[in-house]
Amino acid sequence: MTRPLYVLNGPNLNRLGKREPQIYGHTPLAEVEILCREAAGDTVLVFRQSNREYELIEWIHEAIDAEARGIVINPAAFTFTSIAILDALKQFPGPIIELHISNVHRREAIYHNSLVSKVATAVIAGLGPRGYPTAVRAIADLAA
Ligand code: DHK
Repeated sequence: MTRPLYVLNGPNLNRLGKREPQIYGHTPLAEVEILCREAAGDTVLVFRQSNREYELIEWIHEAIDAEARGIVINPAAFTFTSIAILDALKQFPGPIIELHISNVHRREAIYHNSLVSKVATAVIAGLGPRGYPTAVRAIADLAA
């Protein structure tokens, strides 16, 4: 299967493992990527992180043009603020899984109103880093 699966990560996730480990755990993003690649099997996996909103938007456009099997996205703080990312995701015809390491609904109110959920096929929140391979496997099932 050559159609890739995109896993995109937003701001501050490059500091996973060091950043508020009591919330986000001790697993670095590089290890999360390994978990995703193991879950993806033969599916081509594109795994990226950026602190720049425009880069995430351009990667969503890239996934659209590559006719990707699906997108797993942890937009991090952009989840709650970025109409631009929402508008980009609206253009993607395939399955989208919104992923949060923490259960955002048990946290401060600023984390309760996701813009991305308006277009996501599904939302995974609170499974910790294991949420990522779970989301990758779910995309494989949805896109089968
Ligand atoms: C990660 C972030 O950086 C926060 O801004 C989100 C999300 C939660 C997570 O749990 O992965 O609110």
